Amino acid sequence: RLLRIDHVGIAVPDLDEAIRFYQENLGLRCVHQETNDEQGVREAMLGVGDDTGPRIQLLAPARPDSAIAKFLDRSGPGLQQLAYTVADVEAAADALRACGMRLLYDSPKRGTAGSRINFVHPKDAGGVLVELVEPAEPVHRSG
Ligand code: V0V
Repeated sequence: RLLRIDHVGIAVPDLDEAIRFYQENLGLRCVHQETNDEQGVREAMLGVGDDTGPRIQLLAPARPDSAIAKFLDRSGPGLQQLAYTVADVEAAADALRACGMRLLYDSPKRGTAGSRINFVHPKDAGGVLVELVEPAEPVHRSG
């Protein structure tokens, strides 16, 4: 039910500065940027190489009471989440609930580029905040 790694999310204090760092020093390319008010983040998606594989998502706080602001306060900048692509976020969430994991939302929320997302609590996944992403475009299972 987890099809591939969708992206790895990194908390950063300043989005523009981080994009510059990744572009100039690591040669990644910014392929998408948006503000998600519900999540309280400004985010950028960066493609690696030919951009056919998993992306890097830079996450900066849009509000002081947001999840990313809290993460930066507690842990500082760094890896915040690991996101998997799924074909059906509700089915994937149900399957993980059936294994005893706590999902953060009863029903999916809106994620980047019109995707539908949910999260497993990091305490139920070995200390990793696991995100499930159902992209807006239907997923090709073999691709
Ligand atoms: C907290 N903890 C983490 C963690 N955040 N562990 C690993 N990775 C993280 N990112 C640990 C923390 O050190 C504490 O451990 C414990 O969890 C605290 O749990 P809590 O009190 O229940 O929760 P909070 O208030 O620390 O919040 C953590 C959660 C929160 C995961 C519940 O960050 C959240 O709701 N995240 C989901 C939404 C989100 O992350 N949005 C931003 C990305 P000790 O000290 O007790 O051992 S938005 C996004 O990804 C989008 C739009 C997209 O991909 O499209």
